[in-house]
Amino acid sequence: MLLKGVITMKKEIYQDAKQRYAALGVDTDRAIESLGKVKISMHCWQGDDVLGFLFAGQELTGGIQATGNYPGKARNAAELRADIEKAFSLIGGKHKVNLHSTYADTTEKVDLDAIEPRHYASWVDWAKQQGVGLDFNPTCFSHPKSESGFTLSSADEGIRSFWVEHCRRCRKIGEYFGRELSQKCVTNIWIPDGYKDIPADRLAPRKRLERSLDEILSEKLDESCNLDAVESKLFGIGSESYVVGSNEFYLGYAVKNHIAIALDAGHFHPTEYISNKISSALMFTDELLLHVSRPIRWDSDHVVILDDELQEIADELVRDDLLSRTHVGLDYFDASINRVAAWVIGMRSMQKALLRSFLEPTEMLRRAEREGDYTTRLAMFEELKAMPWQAVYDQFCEQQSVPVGSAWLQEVRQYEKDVLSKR
Ligand code: RNT
Ligand code: ZN
Repeated sequence: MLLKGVITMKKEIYQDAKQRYAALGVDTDRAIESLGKVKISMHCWQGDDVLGFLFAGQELTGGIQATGNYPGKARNAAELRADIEKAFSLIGGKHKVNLHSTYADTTEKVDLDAIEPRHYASWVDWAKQQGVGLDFNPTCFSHPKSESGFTLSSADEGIRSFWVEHCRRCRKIGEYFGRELSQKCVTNIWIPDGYKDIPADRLAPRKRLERSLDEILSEKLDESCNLDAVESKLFGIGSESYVVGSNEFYLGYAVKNHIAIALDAGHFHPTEYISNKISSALMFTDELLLHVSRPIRWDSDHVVILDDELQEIADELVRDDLLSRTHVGLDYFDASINRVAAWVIGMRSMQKALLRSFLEPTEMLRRAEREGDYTTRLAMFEELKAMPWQAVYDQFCEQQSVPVGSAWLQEVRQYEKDVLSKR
């Protein structure tokens, strides 16, 4: 009796929300359907603090840092996959998993300039079985050959060609993922190259980077299987004064060479937002990769939450149907909290932001804007924040058979007790 009462109440709450949105001309059922179609690329590296499995004992370098020592990180591919499965069971929809090359699942001793699709075959089998896609990344850091702080832009020909070979192979692995899984893999190149202090030559490393990228991309691959992306950055730890792969460099390179630029939310000045760059970038490139992250004071890679910038990003993507040309990936690594929870919080927050965008009466707002009625525009933006979108998200979760509200946390706690705490 009680259960029946709760179910009826839930239905009423959704029906009430549906009516309130309908009064604004918004169809909540359609918004739920649209959200169900959005694939978010969940980054595998939150599961083990970006360490990977190829080089045991290797620390994280490249000017990025995961702080904290919460127990239970994944130590091998089987554990990482189990953790990802747990996270996905708490997130509605079918998504993608974003792998770094160092997450190869092999007993062979293989260096980064020798990796092949077969070293990732178990990931493909697993992805097929889970019904998820895969994205890929060369790993130009945490390796003896990146210790000088330079990889693709290195003046040392041996170092430079090592990383060129690595990236070449990564694209082929990306193509293999795309072909096997019948959905395009985004292969994203990010390098840490840069100087701690003021350089005397900013141009030469950029010319070398251009040459390396040209060499890497010279092989034509099946475009329906692999999309190349290049990720820009402003600074890193130890590269505060100069980063070779700046935003201007890569945007120019991407436009000229018809590949995608990757915009990471933490790779700009603290008051510079990627939400404001999406519409411009997509005017001159066909596709875009986002690394949704949360920088606090610097590129700190905090877990993504439903903050103003996340909402702006989602709004930009939904309003002009840019989602169809944008690959949304998450990128953060917080080792101070339960890592499965970190995934679930970030993924569900991204979904909530997208849902709120799907629930926006955009045409009404744009009409007000066109007519110069900025009062209505601002008033409605504020009113929309307090609309019952949460009831619609609950309905989405219900339909997707994943926990509603904070119920997912109990499941993560249980998993922590049963699995993570025993590692
Ligand atoms: C680093 C970049 C890059 C990495 C991952 C691990 O600043 O954001 O995307 O976070 O490749
Ligand atoms: Zn990134």
